Amino acid sequence: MKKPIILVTGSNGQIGTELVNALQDRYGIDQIIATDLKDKEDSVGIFEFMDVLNVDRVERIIEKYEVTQIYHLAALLSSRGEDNPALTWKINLDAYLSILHLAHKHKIEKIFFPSTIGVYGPTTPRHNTPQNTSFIPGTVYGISKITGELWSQYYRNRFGMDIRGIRYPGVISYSHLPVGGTTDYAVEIFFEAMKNKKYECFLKADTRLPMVYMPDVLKATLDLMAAPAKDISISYAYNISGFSLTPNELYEAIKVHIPEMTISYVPDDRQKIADSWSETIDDSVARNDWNWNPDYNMESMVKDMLANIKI
Ligand code: AKB
Repeated sequence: MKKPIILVTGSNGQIGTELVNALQDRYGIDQIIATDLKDKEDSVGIFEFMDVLNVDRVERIIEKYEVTQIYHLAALLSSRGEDNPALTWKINLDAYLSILHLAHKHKIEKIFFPSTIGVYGPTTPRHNTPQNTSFIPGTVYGISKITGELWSQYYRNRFGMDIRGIRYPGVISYSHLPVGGTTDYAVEIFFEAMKNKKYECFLKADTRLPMVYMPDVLKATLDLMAAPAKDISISYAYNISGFSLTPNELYEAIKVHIPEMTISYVPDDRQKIADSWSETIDDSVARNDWNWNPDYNMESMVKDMLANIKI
């Protein structure tokens, strides 16, 4: 079977950085075309400067490498998106529409679209949130992502394209800090614990949100994309979750390893966003369709994070 040639947009973000490595390991270093606005000093493999808003440039890269799959990760997240809604819409939605158009034109075999728990809003049931439910998101990030999900479904229904997606919860990882998200505290807390043994949290102590650890994000993304097409019942985006936690629970779990650690709470604008999202997720459709099953719970994630963070 011919190896895929995979274009990754937003390759220097929190997920992109690690997904590019995982894709290189799985498919070969020369099969992956990493693209972003800036290069990284330590990047390995093929890298191209690419602004996803420059449609001609995106098309030239698709043609140059004869790309067969696209993972479209470039996006502005929930909190940063509120600072510039128009730009967020352009990057998160307009750029995705161009990608879908180019993918159809160039007969791209598979597309991956990352969505988010940000598609939920105040009318969504917060406990065990079902796959299909009420979506009235309060952020431009959420609005752009739920619209992207609908476009994925439209292109699949109308043109028979193979488009797959995941609604990521908060992603916890140690290689690359997330920027501009509401769940970012769950990564920052580890770095502050290791550096200063104290953390000032921007969410309230009892704000419960679903999370997932990066090794499970990589597993989920690669497994979903490798699953036989006949098993994929949803072309918009699958709910997944690793575990749910509050800042206080995460603090207590870190304190087991760093007893002198202290925490204070100074909620800011991000509290309102967090309060409109789910607390726990029903990811049974992903479990049934492509055997999603996370390896990490909160305790094993905390142990692994603390063992791997380099300050
Ligand atoms: C954010 O907080 O905006 C993201 C997300 C949950 O999509 N991490």
